[in-house]
Amino acid sequence: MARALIVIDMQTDFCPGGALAVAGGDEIVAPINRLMAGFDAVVLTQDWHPADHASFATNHPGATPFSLTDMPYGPQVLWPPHCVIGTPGAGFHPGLDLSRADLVIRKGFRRQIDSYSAFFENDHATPTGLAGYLRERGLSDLSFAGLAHDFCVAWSAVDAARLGFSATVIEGATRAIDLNGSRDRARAEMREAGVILE
Ligand code: VGL
Ligand code: ZN
Repeated sequence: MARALIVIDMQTDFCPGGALAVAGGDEIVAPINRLMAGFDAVVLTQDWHPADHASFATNHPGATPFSLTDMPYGPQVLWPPHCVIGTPGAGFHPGLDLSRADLVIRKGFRRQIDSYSAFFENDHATPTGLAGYLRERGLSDLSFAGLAHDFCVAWSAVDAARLGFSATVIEGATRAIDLNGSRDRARAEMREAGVILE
């Protein structure tokens, strides 16, 4: 059973000083680099939004960042603009070891729909192609690290478990946004889906 480390959104905008900074986000760069050696494959995800993306509060007149809106696919948090295609903030944290990355998978590039999960856009139906890639390579045992614990990491791990992969979240190599209790909620949802929290 081959094992892959899936590193979620370790990008400049999610680290202190970035547009959607997660507290302590930069503290997990070195631990993630060390973890890479223990896996058969490393996959990186990259949040990658056009400037007019529907998940940006600035594209909804009068909306405040971190408020909720209704999208055709369900409720959606409106974020400060972040990880805009081609900007420095969308780049990987400069300390992240890119040499072991077999695949970089971008997500969130369609204007009308956000994509927290590495596997599906937020409609839970449009695939990113990652499941097929992992299956073709026989990578069935997945561990997750990166940002943010309670959004993109949790959604990715839950989808992985539902798709039949073995899914573990290495919590020490994640940091949470923790918006209105989202961290505890994410933990409960992950356990419910069969994700191992390590
Ligand atoms: C993320 C909010 C918006 C994440 C991405 O990586 O967790 N969160 N886009
Ligand atoms: Zn995003």
